[in-house]
Amino acid sequence: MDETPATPVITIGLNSGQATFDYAMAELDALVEANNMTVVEQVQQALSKPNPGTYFGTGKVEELATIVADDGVDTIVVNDELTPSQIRNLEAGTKARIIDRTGLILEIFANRAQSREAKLQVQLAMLQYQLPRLHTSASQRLDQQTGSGGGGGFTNRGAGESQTEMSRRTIQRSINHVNHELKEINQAAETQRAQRERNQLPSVALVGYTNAGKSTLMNALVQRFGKNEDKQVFVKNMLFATLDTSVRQLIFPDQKKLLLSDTVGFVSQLPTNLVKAFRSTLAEAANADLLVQVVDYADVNREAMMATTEKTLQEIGVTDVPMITVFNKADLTSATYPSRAGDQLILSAKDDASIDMLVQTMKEKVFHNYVTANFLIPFDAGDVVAYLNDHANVLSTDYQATGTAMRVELPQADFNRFRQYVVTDAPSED
Ligand SMILES: Nc1nc2c(ncn2[C@@H]2O[C@H](COP(=O)(O)OP(=O)(O)OP(=O)(O)O)[C@@H](O)[C@H]2O)c(=O)[nH]1
Ligand SMILES: [Mg+2]
Repeated sequence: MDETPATPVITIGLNSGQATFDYAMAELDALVEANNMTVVEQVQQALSKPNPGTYFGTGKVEELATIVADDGVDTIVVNDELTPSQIRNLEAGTKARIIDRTGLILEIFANRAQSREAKLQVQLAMLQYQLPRLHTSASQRLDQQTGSGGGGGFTNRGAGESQTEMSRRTIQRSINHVNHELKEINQAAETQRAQRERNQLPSVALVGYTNAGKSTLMNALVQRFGKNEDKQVFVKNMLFATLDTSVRQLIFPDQKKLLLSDTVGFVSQLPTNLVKAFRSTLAEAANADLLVQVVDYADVNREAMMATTEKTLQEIGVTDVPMITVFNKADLTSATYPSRAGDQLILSAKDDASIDMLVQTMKEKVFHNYVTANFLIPFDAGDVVAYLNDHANVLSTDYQATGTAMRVELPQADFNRFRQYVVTDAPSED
């Protein structure tokens, strides 16, 4: 997407003995790359807690200033979220532009957002991030478009970069404006969701850490069980490839149908504002009948990634949706796949047998209110036969003198609807 050469940056992080420090720094590198930047040097300081004024200690800040001058690098990316004054002081002390982890993630999202809703959501998060940081420094500037309701975000490198310092009131007004627009979009989304609920199709949402393979799984499922005209979703080996929710209908050979959604991935320390701003996008997960947590099984940090996913789900209020866990990318490990133990699957999105096992598991979880029954449908009710052929799993059909005898597996609601044609014993639970 970004054709301009990567901006060289220095990454810095405070090691206060947290177990996840190395992982967080490695992830910061990946985030930096995702933002079309490249790490030329990494500086760490072991300190029990950040210096309230400058994040790093004074001596270390001087060291940083020297590195900045020697390397000719003008941007430093910090592993933590900083206070406005820490950003200001570090910029003064190092003569470099300071981007904290939150700012970095916001920039990536701004560059990736495609749909109007995603753009507005990112914009809202950015405005909220900017509000307390007004007047902090010239480099924390807002793109002039920010208030106009459709702009991409605040990274607009090079020519045309706006120097506008928005007043607090202007930002607040923009926040209200964006909120209003989002509300309108959300109402439309709500309507669509309500419509789908009326359709009574169960829904399954793919969730998990960014780059785990959610979109790849979605595509594999859609390719086999989707409608022909369904488009593939975007897949790329980069963080936050997907920001928009896609929903596709899957139809299995036994006529059972479900709705599958793919949405934004998570990352550790995902900014709270961003999570809140994406709440409506993530509502697909909250309203699902089943969550499929996708985990990159080949990643040594998968435990931490799962913990982050579960924490983020809690933040958006998704606490009581049943979940299965898919350890994906097994082809990159020495594990035997596909394999299943209870609600946990080890598989590869690139393998047909894996997709079969996933489908089997999903079906077990969501189609529990199906019944199997025998019907005898009189010839003058041919529309019922047609309906069952289209909507149910017809196990056998026999044309008899008095009508069409069918043995059918169907949703409880349809069974109730056609109960008058049931001929034999009570329905058996599926
Ligand atoms: N080898 C292997 N690679 C996979 C597998 N599944 C996904 N990938 C690769 O992993 C990368 C990320 O896949 P995506 O499907 O975009 O991941 P995602 O979870 O949708 O990521 P975000 O949209 O960023 O949240 C791509 O390069 C995929 O080709 C798998 O089972 N095996
Ligand atoms: Mg994706």
